[in-house]
Amino acid sequence: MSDCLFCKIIAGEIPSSKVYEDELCYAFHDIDPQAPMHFLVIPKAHIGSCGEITAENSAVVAHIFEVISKIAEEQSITDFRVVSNCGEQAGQSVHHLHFHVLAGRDMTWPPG
Ligand code: IU
Repeated sequence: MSDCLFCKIIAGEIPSSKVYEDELCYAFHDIDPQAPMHFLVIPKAHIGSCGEITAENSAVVAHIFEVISKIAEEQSITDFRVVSNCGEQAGQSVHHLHFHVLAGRDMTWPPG
């Protein structure tokens, strides 16, 4: 999508600090980290949110979770949280599916 910020990050039109990339997904450090380790993993194909995952596009979600495990292992992270906000009330501010991966501090529950 031409006006999507994360599509622009994937295209290199907006700078980002890359953590990982393959043909299906891109991972980068969150610009406003909420934990000592905070990166985002996004599909390269535009999906608006968790609410737009269908039988046709869901394979990338399994792939992203494999990638999260791989990055965690490479970075020796054993305890982490994965979050995807869906919709403005849930805190979604960028309308391109993304999974926050947070680690390096004690987490509280429930989230705010
Ligand atoms: P949210 O769940 O949609 O609120 O998460 C969007 C995240 O994208 C948020 O944590 C921002 O700090 C982050 N972000 C970024 O890392 N780089 C950017 O250029 C932009 C947003 I715009």
